[in-house]
Amino acid sequence: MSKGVVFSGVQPTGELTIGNYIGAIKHWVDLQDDYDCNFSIVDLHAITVPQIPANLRKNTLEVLALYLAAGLDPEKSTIFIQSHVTEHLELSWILSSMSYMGQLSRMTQYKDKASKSDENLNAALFTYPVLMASDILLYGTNFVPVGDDQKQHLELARDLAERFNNRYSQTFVVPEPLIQEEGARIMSLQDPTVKMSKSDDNVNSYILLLDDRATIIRKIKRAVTDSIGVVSYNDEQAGLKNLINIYSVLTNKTVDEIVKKYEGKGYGDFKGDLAEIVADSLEPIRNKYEELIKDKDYLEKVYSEGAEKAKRKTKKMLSKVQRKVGFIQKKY
Ligand code: ATP
Ligand code: LTN
Repeated sequence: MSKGVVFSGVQPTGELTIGNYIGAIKHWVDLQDDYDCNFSIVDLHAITVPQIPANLRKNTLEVLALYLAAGLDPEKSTIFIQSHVTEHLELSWILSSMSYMGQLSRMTQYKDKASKSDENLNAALFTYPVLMASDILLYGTNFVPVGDDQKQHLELARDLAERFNNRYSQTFVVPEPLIQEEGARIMSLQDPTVKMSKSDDNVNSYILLLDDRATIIRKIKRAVTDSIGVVSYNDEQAGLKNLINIYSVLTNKTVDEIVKKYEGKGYGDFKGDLAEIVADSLEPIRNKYEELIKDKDYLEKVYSEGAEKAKRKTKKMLSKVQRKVGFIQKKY
């Protein structure tokens, strides 16, 4: 029996946070043995908001090194830079001809980013979910491991797959999201009503995978909690709830075990332990990263071989789609 296909990606828009790690990458590492996995650094998506070219280049290599440092293995998975596999764009054009403006204008990520920007909006920010659908559908993907915020985009990918299959004939696999219950949505340390995001202006709102121990301790100490003073898990204590979730995912302890452990203790003890746990979990990743980021030859080898593999995988699907919509097949 052939293995199920997995696809996911992260935008190289900044340094990765523990939200990206817990919500996505940590999960990907566990899927590698059981699925045919494809993990991309989605630079085409990143330019839907303005980027400084030198930073984009730097961030792209950093995300690649972090993928590898976190445990993604190029022998097991196809790891590549999205702009190197132009087939994604070719499919995206075709799918955009079948996407409805109404549905795209209801995407919450679009609405969020559009409302934050005072500049003229670019068209790619609007069509972004169509490119994401192309990423996924091109590989015959069964499962897409992402954080909770991507659910709506995935729904669009499913709609487009079904629409294409109905209009022409069975072509695309209808993909399913793989969203973990805990850790699917790590919240900002400064405002537990919004998700932790690498593009937040407040550096105290997130922990980066590459933050050093002292920074991690400082940020967790400053994390917003409440004046109740009892370690318990509920929506009224949203800041604490978020910290307990992080604790739970990184230690594999249940929420009940954690709450029990801190019975009769204050937030100081809890936060002190959590800071050590986060720092200990990230330390091996940071050490490995420091080694990898210096080895530009190795990184180049990984992304070049990854792109070749990805291109090979997408060829058949793209020409099938082109044939079905009525394009004349290339003879060269
Ligand atoms: P940006 O702030 O630039 O929009 P981001 O930090 O939200 O970026 P993405 O590149 O959009 O990160 O997301 C990469 C992956 O990480 C996605 O699967 C996304 O669902 C997941 N993810 C991002 N932030 C969180 C979070 N706070 N909690 C859980 N998962 C997250
Ligand atoms: N939109 C996603 C990144 C992304 C992605 C994908 C995730 C682009 N293409 C395909 C899963 C599958 C984001 O902003 N996190």
